Amino acid sequence: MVAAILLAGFCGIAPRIACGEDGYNLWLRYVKVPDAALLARYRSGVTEVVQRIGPEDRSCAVASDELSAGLTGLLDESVPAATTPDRDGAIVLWCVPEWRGKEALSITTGSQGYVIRSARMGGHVVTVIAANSGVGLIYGVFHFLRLMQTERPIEGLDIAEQPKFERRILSHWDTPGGSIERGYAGQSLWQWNELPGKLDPRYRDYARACASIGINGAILNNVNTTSQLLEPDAIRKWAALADVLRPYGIRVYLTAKYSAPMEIGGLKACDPLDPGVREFWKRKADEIRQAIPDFGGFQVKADSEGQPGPRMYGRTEADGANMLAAAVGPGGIVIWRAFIYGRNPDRAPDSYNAFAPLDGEFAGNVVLSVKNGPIDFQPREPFHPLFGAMPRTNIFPELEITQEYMGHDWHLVYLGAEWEQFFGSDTFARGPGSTVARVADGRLFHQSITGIIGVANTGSDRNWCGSDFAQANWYAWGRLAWNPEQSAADIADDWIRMTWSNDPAAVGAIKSMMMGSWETFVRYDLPLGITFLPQTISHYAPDPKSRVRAYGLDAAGIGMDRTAKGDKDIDQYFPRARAQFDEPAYLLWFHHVAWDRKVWTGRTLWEELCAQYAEGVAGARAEAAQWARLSGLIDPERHAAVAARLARQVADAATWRDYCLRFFHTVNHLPLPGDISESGPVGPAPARRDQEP
Ligand code: GCW
Repeated sequence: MVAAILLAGFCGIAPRIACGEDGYNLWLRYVKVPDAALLARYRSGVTEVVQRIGPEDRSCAVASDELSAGLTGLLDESVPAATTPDRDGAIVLWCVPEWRGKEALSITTGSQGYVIRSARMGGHVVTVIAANSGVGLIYGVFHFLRLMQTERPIEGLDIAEQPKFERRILSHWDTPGGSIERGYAGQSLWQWNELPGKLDPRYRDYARACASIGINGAILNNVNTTSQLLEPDAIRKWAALADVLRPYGIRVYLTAKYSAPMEIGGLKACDPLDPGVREFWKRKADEIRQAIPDFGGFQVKADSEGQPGPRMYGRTEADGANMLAAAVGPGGIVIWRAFIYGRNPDRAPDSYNAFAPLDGEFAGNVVLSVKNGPIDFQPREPFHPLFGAMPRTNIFPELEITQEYMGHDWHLVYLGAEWEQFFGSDTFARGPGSTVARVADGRLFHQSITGIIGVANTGSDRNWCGSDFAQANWYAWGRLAWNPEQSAADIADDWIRMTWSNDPAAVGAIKSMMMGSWETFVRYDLPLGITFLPQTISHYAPDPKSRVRAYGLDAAGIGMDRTAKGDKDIDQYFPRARAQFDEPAYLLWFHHVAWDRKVWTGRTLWEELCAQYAEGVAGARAEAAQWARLSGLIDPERHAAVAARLARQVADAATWRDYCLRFFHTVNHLPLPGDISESGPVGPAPARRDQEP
């Protein structure tokens, strides 16, 4: 009670802190600009809105509505509309192909890009936001609002933007029962039983959030799917969702179960070369297109983790994918997942071995979806060797936004830092500078289709992502999908200002927490490139005991020898790329290292491993302490919610360190650090949901 009174009083006296924040508005809070001088400057830079847009295009209407909502919130007054600029400070919203007025404007930013330019019109200083499509205009509006949300100048603008990836697709691992595989933010956003008749208002808010960061596609159902989701009833539900998402520029894709011809088509087989099977898929694609005219295409998880696929008939992955590609036709694509592994405990080489030999055999509208690393979204992996290895194949990188292996929604891990490193890795496919970003976005091989997939972390929780900080990963993924060469720190800067505060002390402290958070997590979860440690099923805590063969532990040392002397997996990379893996970060991924070997710090490997874990735990404690110091600068509701999660993270970090080191000690019998007792447990650690924060 006392705490509640204190908190309430605090909101009242701190003018820069909003109260009643619950995270629902994400980075689109549009709170009044708190600094009076800046507010006055913005008000004189935004005096009226002039629309040069067609009446028909619903995306243009979305752009215009968003501009007005954003300006009203930020300026704390509504901005009048005008038919022509008649004073300084007019904002001219211009959809180029639709405006048939006297002035002409030509912009070269393609069908999805936009320009924001300070200009003179009718003798007045105006800001033009222009695009070749309604969707481009939406992106331009969000960019302009972002400038004000982050307290940046809106004078003298000359911005021209265009996305580097053509398709920026969120993949929802949602099931119609409402659960989300690897989801940590409640239930599915899609209210399956209410669709298509009733449309939850959250669909629109989801679409807005996605559009604000340039996301233009959504795969609505899990990669592990059922054929029933392609039945007419289900298609009607998907179509209703597609109708809500369309004005925001979001195209719908569906995961197809490979055996659907047998399960819902009455056929005896699903052999890709069987004419009946081909006909089934052709008809199914046509049926979906009748309901969803801009249907993006199918995603397929085949021959993986128990899912059926063309291998059942001795056919190749290319046979399977090409058959579906013919069914969807040139207007759609088939996203064929390259996540395939065998029975060997080390899965690292499997996906490359299955797909690299097929380069050039896939149809033009097939894309392979390739996870960032060769195993499975581990906290740290080298980049997947297929990047750069298939110049004649469309490849979409698949990143996991949901924190399956990264502490779920409890641990603060800013994935922008990881993804920046991933995109910057050099494949050397065409000599130095052949970064993953350039391979993937088409600059290197000029693939006909470019895109990127992100496994979504959204759910029915009020704040969408479970934890407030997990929102940053949704945000950063969208921004990097727009341009994979942006700096993760700059993206974090924008996100913090829009989500928390523009106060320089808060921005600086939160940014340093975020930028260090991934390395901190890696240190207490999976240091020095240890390959694979997760607990089975929950994938929350490390389970060193059951994973020994997957990370190479024995009395002599630890790590997997993937060098020329070992199992040679390193040969899957271009020779000049291999030097990158000499970094300490990948030590135990590529080498089996003796416990007493001296490493780069002058310590033995065992001492270094102990030090890494200790640094990880110290890093988690430092994050929690830094957050505690921000209590006066952040709204109390969200501050408390984050603090509770950080407390759990600190406790986990220590437990995970203890379990892992203690277990390694049972094998190598080397002395444990003084603060870890030999007699404690070695795991498994408590799984998720054993204990809610
Ligand atoms: O990481 C693993 C997950 C599975 C997931 C699979 C995949 C949806 O543990 O839950 O299945 O990857 O990517 O297909």
